[in-house]
Amino acid sequence: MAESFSTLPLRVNPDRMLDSFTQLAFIAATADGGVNRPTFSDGHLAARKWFKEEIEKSGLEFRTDGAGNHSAFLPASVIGSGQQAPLAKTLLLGSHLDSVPNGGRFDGALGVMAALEVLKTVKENRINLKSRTEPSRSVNLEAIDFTDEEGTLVGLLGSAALAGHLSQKDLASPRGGRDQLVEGMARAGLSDASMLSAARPKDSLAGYLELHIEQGKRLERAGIDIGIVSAIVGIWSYRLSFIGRADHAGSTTMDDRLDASLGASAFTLAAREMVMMGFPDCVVNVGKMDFAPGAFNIVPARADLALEFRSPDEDEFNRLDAALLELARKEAGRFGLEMRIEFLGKHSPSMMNETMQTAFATACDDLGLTHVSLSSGAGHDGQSLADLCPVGMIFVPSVDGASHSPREFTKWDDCVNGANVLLQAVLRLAG
Ligand code: HGY
Ligand code: MN
Ligand code: MN
Repeated sequence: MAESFSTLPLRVNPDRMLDSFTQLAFIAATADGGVNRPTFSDGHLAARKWFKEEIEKSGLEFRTDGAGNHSAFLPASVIGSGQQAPLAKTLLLGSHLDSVPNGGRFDGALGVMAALEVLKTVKENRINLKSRTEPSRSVNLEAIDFTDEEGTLVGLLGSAALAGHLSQKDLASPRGGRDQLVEGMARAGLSDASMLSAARPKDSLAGYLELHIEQGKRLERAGIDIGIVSAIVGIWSYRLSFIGRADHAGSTTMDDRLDASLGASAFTLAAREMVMMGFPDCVVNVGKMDFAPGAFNIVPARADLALEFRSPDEDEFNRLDAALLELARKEAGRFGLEMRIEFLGKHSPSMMNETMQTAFATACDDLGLTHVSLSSGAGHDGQSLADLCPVGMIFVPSVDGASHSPREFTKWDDCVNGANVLLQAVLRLAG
């Protein structure tokens, strides 16, 4: 016998969400199905503008802050009176609309569109959300697009600003370059001062929930619908500069060169070896290597490396940090090069909240979806907020684990599953 309608768990409107997602995917779309929306690029500014218009069209309140975070806001109303509840806490849902250069159309975008769809669903069903801990108090609901999650400029910028973790020091030597940050902020009408003004009052958030693609192969391989995130890795960034001497590439004998490319290359290969052999839970990446002056017929005088490494454990980070910097100095010495090391910032590993994980697991069970606990090898805005409020995250499968590439793809049914789990978790946490 079919279940009576009232016991079926409430679901999002998949067609409406697909429509929003598709419109967004066309903004700064690349020919091969990806998007190119690095923070405050034309494409990213266009996506933020579209999001604002989408929020206003749906009758939700648009909000923004000094960090350029953009939100849809559904204010709590005191049950029965219809009056807004000025002291209500806010349950925050979201992700990010910025992308890596030539990235995929799901990373971040899916989470923001699902969050927006949850607000639309709660609003049209006239559900008044109540605090679990203080049932007499209502809860606001907010869907947020965090500024510069990807670190084109700083990394987890909007969420760090909202959480009050951002300092002038973070803005002074960001991994994307100070000049690029100042220019980007100016394009968005922001400044150091506005960034630092974006901190929310410490106890204003009831929690933060994020839906994201897994960006790995575990869910797909296991045939499981939902990953419930247990912890998020930390990320440390450096700029390493190997300094040699420019010489004529033809008339300088091979044994008489101070070739910066040799130190850079030897370090990159040795770092990979060291991490695979000695730090199995960690990863290391040299995402960019720039030679200067940079011509066919000049021995490279300088090699600048964008170094990033990740660990789930703070103690291991310190050991890995020391080992990598010692390795860099050693390889520089091997080729007679000077070594310059510039620290560009770090995000600590963070544990996800148990109550949030349980709410997600129960939501999956109610929806008949399989789930498994997973750690996240990718960084996410939740790690900025984990010391401010309870944070929870879920993943949906990535086809072939592809991400940060136009190959990124998640089946629409899986996207809808994720949005329904997000909705059900919200109702369970504040329904
Ligand atoms: O780099 C990351 O881990 C994330 O995609 N920002
Ligand atoms: Mn992301
Ligand atoms: Mn990403």
